Amino acid sequence: MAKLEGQLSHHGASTGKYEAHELRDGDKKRYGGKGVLNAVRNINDVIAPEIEGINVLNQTEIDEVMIELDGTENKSKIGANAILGVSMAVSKAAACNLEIPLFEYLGGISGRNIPTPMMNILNGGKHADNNVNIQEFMIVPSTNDFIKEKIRMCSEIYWNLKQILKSNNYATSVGDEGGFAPNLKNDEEALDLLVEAINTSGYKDDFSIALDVAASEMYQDGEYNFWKTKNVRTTDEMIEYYAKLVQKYPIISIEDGLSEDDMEGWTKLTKTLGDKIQLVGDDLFTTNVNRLMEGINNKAANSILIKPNQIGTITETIDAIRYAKCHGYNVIVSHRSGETEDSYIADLSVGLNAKYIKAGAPTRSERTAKYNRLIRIEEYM
Ligand code: 2PG
Ligand code: MG
Repeated sequence: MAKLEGQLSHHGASTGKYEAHELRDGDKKRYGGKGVLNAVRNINDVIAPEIEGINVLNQTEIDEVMIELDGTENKSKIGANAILGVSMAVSKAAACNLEIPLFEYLGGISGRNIPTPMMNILNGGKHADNNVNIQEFMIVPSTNDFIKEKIRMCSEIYWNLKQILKSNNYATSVGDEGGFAPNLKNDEEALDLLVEAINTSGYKDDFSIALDVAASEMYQDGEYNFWKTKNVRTTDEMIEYYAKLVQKYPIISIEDGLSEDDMEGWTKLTKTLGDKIQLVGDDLFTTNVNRLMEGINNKAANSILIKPNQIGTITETIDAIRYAKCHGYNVIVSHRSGETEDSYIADLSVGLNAKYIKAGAPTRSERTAKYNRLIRIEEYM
């Protein structure tokens, strides 16, 4: 087996506390402590000897060997980044070996839905150095067009938003996921700007809005601190706030509207808004079947965000997707704020028939790689 020499990897700025462990070297002299030499060494010296000789088509067996080898609850011994890298590579090798595209290998003959983008075009929270508290403001096409048309429409809205920001003398620099990151009067102004961009693009009836509040980042002593503008809300006030926003704006989805540790709040939120809009658990579920099970038992949320590196193997990622679908939860496959040009999640989203994909703004190659891959898959189909 060839040895891996090094790898730039991806991770999130707003990481959930129940995510699998990403092994970083902690040597401040290399990449400020974020180096992954130990994870690479674990692949070459710990994982490789154990899986050499297993048929690459046995994804589950290989993933199980790695889970056992690690032996911890959150993959902190070998590192979820090391394990996931191998897990993804195994599935890619299997698809190659069968001479079929990755999405077809992951999904078989039933994997054939191209997801709709939830495209993040205005960034706040931990993803931007501005005064906007909510992390992601996304536009979502509701038409039945081909993916290339949906991406075109999203792009037009994105570039029109830039013009609108300029004409208001707002900054057009971007945040982590390529969305604009202006300082605004308040979070609601971001929604006004999105609506204006949608309307001036001529798509008033064809687009809705999705938010990722990333509220775990705001949760302190049982309350929510919108730290950039210094207003604090209780769980009940958060729910009221969302109910008002949903009334005023064409919002169809709110992700992490409450904290990963506020399950009681999630139950209330779901009771209040769950039959009107999508309520997405990201930090809440961390792509983890056990956490999802707990959520389902508590009637919390109605949708799940899927990020393979939150859990650490492809087998477990697929398990979470299947489990969610069995219980009527919508599935949204997602990138991370820190990304690479790898387009694996595009294939995963099609193969497993996810309803939506989050891959950021239509700019910068680590984001466009995913959209371009979806277009290629559609052409292939
Ligand atoms: C999120 C993600 C991706 P991060 O919160 O949904 O948009 O961000 O990778 O920072 O967790
Ligand atoms: Mg999120």
